[in-house]
Amino acid sequence: MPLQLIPLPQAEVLLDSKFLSPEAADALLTELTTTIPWRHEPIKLFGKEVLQPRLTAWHGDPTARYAYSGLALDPQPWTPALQQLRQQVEAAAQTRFNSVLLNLYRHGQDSMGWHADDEPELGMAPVIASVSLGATRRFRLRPRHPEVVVHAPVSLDLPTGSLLLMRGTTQQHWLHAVPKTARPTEPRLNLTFRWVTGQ
Ligand SMILES: O=C(O)CCC(=O)C(=O)O
Ligand SMILES: [Mn+2]
Repeated sequence: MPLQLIPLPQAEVLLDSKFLSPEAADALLTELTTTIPWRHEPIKLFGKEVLQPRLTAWHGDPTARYAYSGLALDPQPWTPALQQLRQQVEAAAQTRFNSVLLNLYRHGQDSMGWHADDEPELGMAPVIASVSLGATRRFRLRPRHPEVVVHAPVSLDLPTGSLLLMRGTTQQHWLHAVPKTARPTEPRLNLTFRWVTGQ
């Protein structure tokens, strides 16, 4: 199925909810969950060190160094499964990626707070390609500058095997988040492919 444009002002967001077949998504979820060296990273929250509410991993070309949320991360090498997915995502997004950030939401209490993918290493108008595997979670988007109301917040359910693209001025004008949910929720694995410029 092709990518569908989600019409939003000052943004370019596209969704293919059936990018991977359920069988392919399931096989990839099992493979990545069991073989990726998952990390549980601390972050500073209001001056206090706490663990992130999810597990993470960072893979990419050796030149794709990145200071993410104040953590300097050297990428782990591409695995065959990640390399293959990168090629599929590059073909769909019609662009190149040199790295991928993986997030494993173990249950409904794992989450991602409001943010934009606006680190300097990503450049002005980054293309972010996000593949979701496992449980469907709600992905929220809201305008970054609430003083000029351009649009109400948006919710997208991202099912297993879906591909979401954010590009153009999306990161300049919008924030996104994956909130906690009280519903019993199986694990969800999300991969965001990025192009980062090394320092
Ligand atoms: O899990 C998601 O869908 C979003 C992940 C995300 O925003 C990020 O890795 O920057
Ligand atoms: Mn993000």
